[in-house]
Amino acid sequence: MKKRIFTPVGEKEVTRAIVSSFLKQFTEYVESDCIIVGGGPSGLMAGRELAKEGIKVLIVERNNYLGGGFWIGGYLMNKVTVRGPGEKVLEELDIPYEEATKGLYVADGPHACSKLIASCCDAGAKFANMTIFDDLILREENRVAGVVINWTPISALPREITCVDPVALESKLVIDATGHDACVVRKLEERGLIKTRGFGAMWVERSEDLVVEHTGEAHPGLIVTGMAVATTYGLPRMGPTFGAMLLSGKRAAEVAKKLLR
Ligand code: 48F
Repeated sequence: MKKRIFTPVGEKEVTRAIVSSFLKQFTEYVESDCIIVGGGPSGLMAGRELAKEGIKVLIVERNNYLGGGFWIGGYLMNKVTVRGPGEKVLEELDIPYEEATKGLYVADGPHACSKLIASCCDAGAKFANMTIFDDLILREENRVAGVVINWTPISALPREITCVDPVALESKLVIDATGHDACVVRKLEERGLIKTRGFGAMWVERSEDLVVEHTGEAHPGLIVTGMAVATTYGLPRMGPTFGAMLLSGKRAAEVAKKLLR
């Protein structure tokens, strides 16, 4: 008989391996230190910084892929830019880049994004993909204590066939890293607990500093990072430059570490 290349393992073993591995992780992450909603550059950066300190982090992402706007950068051209000192983070993540003009650096989107994702995974963060943030858990004095989630495809089905109740995950902290939509902060706004301002017109030189400076706890138990910061506080948008996303993610992790202590 011809010698086989692969080990003789059948369909049932494959299915069992997927289901049991998923269940093990899901059960473990029903409770965590920090849930990050949104797996774009700011969320991944925050997740990496927290997980590498041994903090239990789950990143909830509504898409099948991670990376948000970091893959394609500006104008569907697969190039991402950072202004100094953002290149220091590129170096830390071992992402090759070139200096375009003094203090402005360009990297390939796929290379930059895949390195950031890999670094976040290596640090120990876990992911719930195709999972959409639906609502918050609020406890005494409206402190944020976790998130309500559902499978993303549920939200795409017609209303009359989607009587599917969501489930909830508890965490000590939640980080809103959902980009311009600021979905988590907006849930608090729906309940009259916060007032968002909506992001302003583009002004790259102003916005990057302001986003990093405003990154922090927007409500007890809820930290806001990345472009969600601009939407929350009415700051100018910044366009296809990403240094502030990386530094904002780092700052969000610093704030989270202090609060968890
Ligand atoms: O949009 P996104 O990349 O946010 P970011 O980290 O970075 C912004 C930049 O990409 C760019 C910019 C500055 O350079 O202007 O836009 O602030 O990533 C946000 C992630 O959150 C996910 C979304 O799919 C994306 O991957 N997301 C958004 N809403 C939800 C969500 C939700 N309700 N549930 C789960 N994930």
